[in-house]
Amino acid sequence: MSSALNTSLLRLRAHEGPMTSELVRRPADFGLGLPQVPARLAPTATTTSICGFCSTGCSLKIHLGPDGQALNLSPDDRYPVNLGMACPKGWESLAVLDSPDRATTPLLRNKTTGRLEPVSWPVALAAFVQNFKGIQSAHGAHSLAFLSTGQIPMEEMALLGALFKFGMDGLHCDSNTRQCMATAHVAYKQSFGFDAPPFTYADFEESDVLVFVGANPCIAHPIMWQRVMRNKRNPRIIVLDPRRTETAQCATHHLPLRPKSDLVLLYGLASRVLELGGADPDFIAAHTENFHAFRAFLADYPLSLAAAESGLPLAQLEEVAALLADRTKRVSYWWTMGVNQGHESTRTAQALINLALMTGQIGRPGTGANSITGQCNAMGSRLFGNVTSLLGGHDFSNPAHREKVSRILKIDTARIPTEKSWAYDQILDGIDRGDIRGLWVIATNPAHSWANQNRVHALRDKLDFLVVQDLYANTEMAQMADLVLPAAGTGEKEGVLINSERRLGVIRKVRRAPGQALADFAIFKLIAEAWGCGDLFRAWSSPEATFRLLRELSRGQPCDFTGVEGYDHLQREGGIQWPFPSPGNAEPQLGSYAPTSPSRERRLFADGRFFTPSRRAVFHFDAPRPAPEPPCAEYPFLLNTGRGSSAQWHTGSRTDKSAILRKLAPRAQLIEVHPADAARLGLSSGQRVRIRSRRGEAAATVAITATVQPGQVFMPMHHAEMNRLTAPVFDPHSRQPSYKACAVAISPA
Ligand SMILES: Nc1nc2c(c(=O)[nH]1)N[C@H]1C(S)=C(S)[C@@H](COP(=O)(O)OP(=O)(O)OC[C@H]3O[C@@H](n4cnc5c(=O)[nH]c(N)nc54)[C@H](O)[C@@H]3O)O[C@H]1N2
Ligand SMILES: Nc1nc2c(c(=O)[nH]1)N[C@H]1C(S)=C(S)[C@@H](COP(=O)(O)OP(=O)(O)OC[C@H]3O[C@@H](n4cnc5c(=O)[nH]c(N)nc54)[C@H](O)[C@@H]3O)O[C@H]1N2
Ligand code: SF4
Ligand SMILES: [Mo]
Repeated sequence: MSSALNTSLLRLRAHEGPMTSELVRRPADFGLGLPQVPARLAPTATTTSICGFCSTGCSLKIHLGPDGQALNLSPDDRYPVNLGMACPKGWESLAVLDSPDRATTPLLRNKTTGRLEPVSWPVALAAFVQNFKGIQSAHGAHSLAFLSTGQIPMEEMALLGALFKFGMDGLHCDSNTRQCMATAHVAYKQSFGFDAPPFTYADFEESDVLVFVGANPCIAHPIMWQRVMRNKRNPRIIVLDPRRTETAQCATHHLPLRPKSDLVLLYGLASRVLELGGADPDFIAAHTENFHAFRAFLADYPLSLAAAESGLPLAQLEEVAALLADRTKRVSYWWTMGVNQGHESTRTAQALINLALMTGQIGRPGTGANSITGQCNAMGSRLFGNVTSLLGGHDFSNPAHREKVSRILKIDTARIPTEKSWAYDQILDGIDRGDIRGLWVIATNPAHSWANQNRVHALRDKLDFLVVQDLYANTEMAQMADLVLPAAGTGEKEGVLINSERRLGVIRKVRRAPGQALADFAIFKLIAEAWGCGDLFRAWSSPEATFRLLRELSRGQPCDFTGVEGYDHLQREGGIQWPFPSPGNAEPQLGSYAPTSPSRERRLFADGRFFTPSRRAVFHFDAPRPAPEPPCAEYPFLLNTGRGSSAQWHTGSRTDKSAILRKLAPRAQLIEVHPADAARLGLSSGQRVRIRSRRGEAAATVAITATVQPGQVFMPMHHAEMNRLTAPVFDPHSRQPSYKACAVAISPA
């Protein structure tokens, strides 16, 4: 171990020690220091920090004790996002960090006993380097891969991506945003020229007609839903969802369409909107491309076909088409996983974008084709993950982009790969073939969340070395690891998250991570030293120093935030939405989006200029294809999966740690069954059943409810078993899994 590494470790440990007033005053090494608060704290000192669960990006006031550690929290009433509100996860976001399940020391699997055993950081780092370098020398540089996350700050994401690709010569990497936002990313990039969700949350309040497609914000984005509830325009709320969800129950129009019939339905609505004269010819002529081809294509999709394919009454579709065609109204389109997770998801997202474009419903208050993001920093990972695009939304294959990144980061262009990484499913195939031998998993739990789960477990044996970096030592993935690296969570470190409406917000360190757990940022820095490439990252000396590098990388991009001074500026302003270029420094491609002050709510495309080379938005479309796994005699039910309650977060590794959140949600894996099907199968509520698909089996407790349609069942995604059933079906453009439509059979357990 190099002496530089030993020194770094000593410095790190010093800052993880007791919170003395001396430490409070000292600036941080690697950003692990304490929040910038005065040494002598009044007992009621308060700072703010962004919630680390969902992409709403609520701000929380954290009340600190005299030692600078968080005592408790309350929602921030001055933040333009949540306006004094928080959902149960936000309220409990400190509590979930206090758990005996936290990983408090590195764990290494003992080859003799087969058990994970505590080791020191130097031993863990040596094991990481020896094993991964050993794999690379035996099987080539590209035999390593990582799978990361949308749940760590962008400085950490960028450091990870840069370390892996520029320092460790790695190529193949992906993240859980593939399961989540890949579709929206590709759809926007193709249609608008950049991955740029155009809206601001004020649009929830300023819209006359809100169309939610495959989105259940009452459960998944409760504070966004509160913003809808503040809408004083007596809005029509149209929900397209096969289930009668909590959101559908609050809507003025619920369209319980046949699952995965969205594309034909949206084409039918577009076709009828044209007939009704709802198109905006001036906007189309001035700001779009390819409309004539789209119009010709729509001739084959009359509303009657949409009604037949979606199973919805024609009269109801007529009513909705009339609302969408009314250009005196402000219409906004919102979509989430019911769209992004599908076999033709990119074109479905673009069918919504096309509707907004052809009616000119974009760039004005209360309008837009708006993808609601999932995780707290999925938007950051789309820009700075260094996974599908080069840092800052750049292109790996563009020589000018490579040169820019190399100049700003002082990294030889030869170190920046030109080849594209494999996507998530291709990485798993690579493991299966023996091409990928070492895997590093950071802040995600694929042994629960990836589709066709049995295969993920089987692939474990094909890996020579598996490293898992998580807050908790007991996740499904951590238990499979050869090496567990204990990480600090949101609240225990600093950095920037970007929310759904492009708002950069800062998280603050308000408590010390337990035991020897370190911020992911610090772990990556230590790995860089141990690997021998620490010199490449000298300028990345702290999260905020890294933020300044990323800010420079954003210069001239649609996401330009060169006007942001630093963390304090973000905190002072209540977050800042990109773009926010430095004054007088707006590049021409930013058009009218170069604000001179960070006004609290900003939307894109007010001037109708998009980010494509022609500055026009492009209509994309394809003929709908049947969903690949329809119900059949052997597997007669269609299984839908998704969020079960506002108190549960994904695989439960965080939310299950709070006694309050545990009380707020069912503890068992439920399966929701329609009363008619339950009667036919002789099932009663509370009964245990066995569910089978072509890939695996799961057990669940029956909940009889008419919120699902006959022939369809719904399982919340918060228990590991349900993904044994789901199918490896992917959208061809985004390679995002279609988690919400596979065929299953049900029988009493
Ligand atoms: N409480 C809580 N909140 C969360 C999360 C969480 O785990 N728990 N996760 C966060 C993340 S990462 C994400 S991505 C978001 C997800 O947020 P949402 O996408 O809103 O949540 P889901 O329940 O996955 O799916 C939304 C709806 O899609 C519907 N659907 C299924 N198939 C179809 C279809 O073919 N067509 C249409 N139109 N609809 C369909 C489902 O019935 C479901 O009601 O939530 C975020 N917020
Ligand atoms: N069937 C089905 N499956 C789905 C979905 C569905 O709708 N249906 N939805 C998909 C979607 S949209 C998503 S986003 C995925 C989510 O899937 P996952 O990412 O696998 O789920 P999480 O439980 O959020 O896992 C995140 C892990 O990161 C850890 N963690 C949290 N913060 C930090 C940190 O700061 N540092 C480190 N190192 N670790 C941290 C947590 O402890 C947790 O173990 O699931 C997908 N899977
Ligand atoms: S809505 Fe999302 S960001 Fe807001 S408190 Fe709840 S989980 Fe946190
Ligand atoms: Mo997600």
